[in-house]
Formats: sequence, structure tokens, C-alpha cells
Amino acid sequence: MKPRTWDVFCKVVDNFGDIGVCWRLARQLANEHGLQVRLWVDGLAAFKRICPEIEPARPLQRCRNVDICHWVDPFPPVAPAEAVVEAFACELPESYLHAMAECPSKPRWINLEYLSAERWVGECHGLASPSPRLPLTKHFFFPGFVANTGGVMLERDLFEQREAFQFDARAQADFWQEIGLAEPHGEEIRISLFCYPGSRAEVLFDCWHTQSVPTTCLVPEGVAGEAIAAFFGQAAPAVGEGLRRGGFEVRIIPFLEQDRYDRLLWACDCNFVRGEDSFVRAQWAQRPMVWQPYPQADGIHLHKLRAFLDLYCRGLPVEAAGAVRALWESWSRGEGMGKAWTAFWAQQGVLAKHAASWAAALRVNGDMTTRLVTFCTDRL
Ligand code: TRH
Repeated sequence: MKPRTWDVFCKVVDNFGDIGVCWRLARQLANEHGLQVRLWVDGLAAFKRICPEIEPARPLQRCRNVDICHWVDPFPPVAPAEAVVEAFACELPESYLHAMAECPSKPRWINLEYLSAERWVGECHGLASPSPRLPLTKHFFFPGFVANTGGVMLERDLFEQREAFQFDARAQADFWQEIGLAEPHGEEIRISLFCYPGSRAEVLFDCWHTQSVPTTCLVPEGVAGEAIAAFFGQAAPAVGEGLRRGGFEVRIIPFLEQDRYDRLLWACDCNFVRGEDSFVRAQWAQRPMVWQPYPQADGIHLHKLRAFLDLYCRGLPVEAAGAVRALWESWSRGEGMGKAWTAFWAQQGVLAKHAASWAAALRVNGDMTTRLVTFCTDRL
């Protein structure tokens, strides 16, 4: 039977990916599947960055049909939901686990894992892990890009919304105005940049400044500060302001609400994204993209990068595939991006077409949230 009540547990470790993924999942469960959802979050301030309606001082609030609960210690005595999602092994509160164990009909317990294109993911997706001390079994749910994984999140109407936006010049002009920019003029290229600290984006800035077409780089507030200082010799300006050198400009834009961030990705000619959720959103945007995985010790992130590249570059002509690999690798390693960008952008047309066919193929794989609901209903 389909579980009707859901508890999603999220610990904000660092950055925005944990809450970004959990918020998207919670909204989909509530609004597309009509389920009753509580989202337990320990960091409401980070949450507010991607959803401005959140009031960090309120321990309980309802937003977009989801009950948002501040996850505090000690954890309050609550009746567990019929399905429990523990995001990224965040460890459920002990008292909640015991309450789960006491339920006559045990809740379906899912550990939602990190997204990866590595092959082992398919082998581990769906595996059961019985608790050594309680009569409960946790199941691992792995998002991924191929059929034997849990897929990636895709809202029901996302393709239609994106298409309507990308074919509507007025909607795009309105969006640019909302974030304080005029419409792009002539051949101008707009690039969004969401990267990790220490990314050496100044090397790219140098390259964009010497290319013949005017280029505007849109940087969310708080991102790439060191690179801006290194290139312009001064600190990043305030939101809404920019720094210019020749035909190249860096513009600081506000950190956008999650759905508006999608619009930014849809509106730009190329998107630099990172981590997990922005990475997936850039794929749905169907524009040339550059991904930077979350940096991990011993270069583990480079294995993840290559595993995805192996999938993503299938079907691309050799030269374009080489250009994608070279830029993505050099961006993650922090060297050689200048030369790599030129070769990458020379393939712009091919990459734009490929972005659309990649998204179409990924869509066939199905939406992760729907697959999670089906998994909990049919398999557990
Ligand atoms: O912030 P991230 O680096 O998160 C990372 C990854 O998830 C990584 O896998 C994880 O290990 C680490 O956190 C702890 O990047 P990510 O995943 O792209 O998450 C960013 C979220 O912020 C995403 O939901 C999009 C959202 N966002 C906005 O809503 N508005 C914005 O303006 C921007 C730039 C991002």
C-alpha cells in the first residue's frame, strides 16, 4: 500500500545541496503525489537562502503544502510517518528510531544517497540493511542516470515550463529585469557561475575578457569572491552591481529562490554548476554546461566526474567530447581552463544540441520522486 505520510530528515552539513535536494523532494511528494509531508531540517538559515518564505525563528511552519519542522535536540516525541527518508545518512534521532520500532506496521525506511554516475551505484540501489539492534530495515535508494538506479528528480511540468520560457522573449526580458539586468544585446554571451571556493575562475575571466564577443558572467552573491578579487584587484561588489574590463563583465546577482534559479539556467547560454542539485538542474536547462563535483579527499570527486563524462559524452562527436572532457577536468583540477574553454566554446552549437538529446534520454529514465514512491509502495 502506498504510504500516505512521509517524514524527510535533512541535516545541513555544508553548502546548499542537502537542503536543496530535500526541499525539492518534499515539494514533489506533497504537490505531485498528494502526500502528507513533514520536512525536518536542522539549519533553517541555509534553507531560507533557497526559499525566502522560511522564517528561521519558527520551529514549525507550513510552506508550499509541506510542514517544515526545525530538527532540534532533544527530538520531540512524535508519531513516525509511514515512510521515512533519511537523507544522505544523516542519522535519525534515537527516540524517533525507537518510536519507529514500536509501530505495529513498521515505517518504510529509506536512506537517500548521493547522486553518482559510478557503475557500483546500480548494484547497490535498493539494497536492504537490517538494523542490528531494532526490528527495522533500512533500504538504500541511489539516484543516478541509468535504468538500474533511482533516476533524478524531474517535476511533472518542468519540460513544459522550460520550453515556454525559452520560447518566450517577454518572459526572459522580465526575468532579466527582475534580477537587475537588461536583455542581452547582439552577440553577448551570458554565463552563470556557481562554483566552489578556490576554483580559480580568474583564469576563465581572463579568457572571457579576451574573446571577441561581449561576455557577462552572472555570479550569485557570496560565490567566487577570491577569483573576482584576483582578476579585478578589488572585492566583489554588492548585489546588482558589476565590474567590467573591456567587453567582459562580472555581475553579482542575488542568491535566487530555487525555481528562479532554474530560470537563470534556462536563460543563460552556458552554466557552470556544482555538487548535485544545480548539476541536475543544468541538465534539464538543456544548455551547454560545465560541472564541478563536490571536492573530496584523494581526488575521489574526479572519479565521479569521469564516470559522468563517460555517460554524457556518449554520442558526441570525438572533437566535442574531447573539448567537454578537457574543460570539465581542468575546471575541477584548477588548471588549464583558458585553452580548454576556447575549444569548448568552439563546439557551442553541437553542445547545445547534445544538451537537448541528453535531457530527452534522461527524461525517459523517469523521475526519482515517482520512483521512490513506487519503490516504497511496491517493493517494501
Ligand atoms: O551547494 P552545493 O555545493 O551542495 C553540495 C552538494 O550537494 C554535494 O553533493 C554535497 O555533498 C554537499 O553539498 C554537502 O551544490 P548543489 O548540490 O548544486 O546545491 C545547491 C542548491 O542551491 C541547489 O538546490 C540549487 C540551489 N540554488 C538556489 O536555489 N539559488 C541559487 O541562486 C543558487 C546558486 C543555488
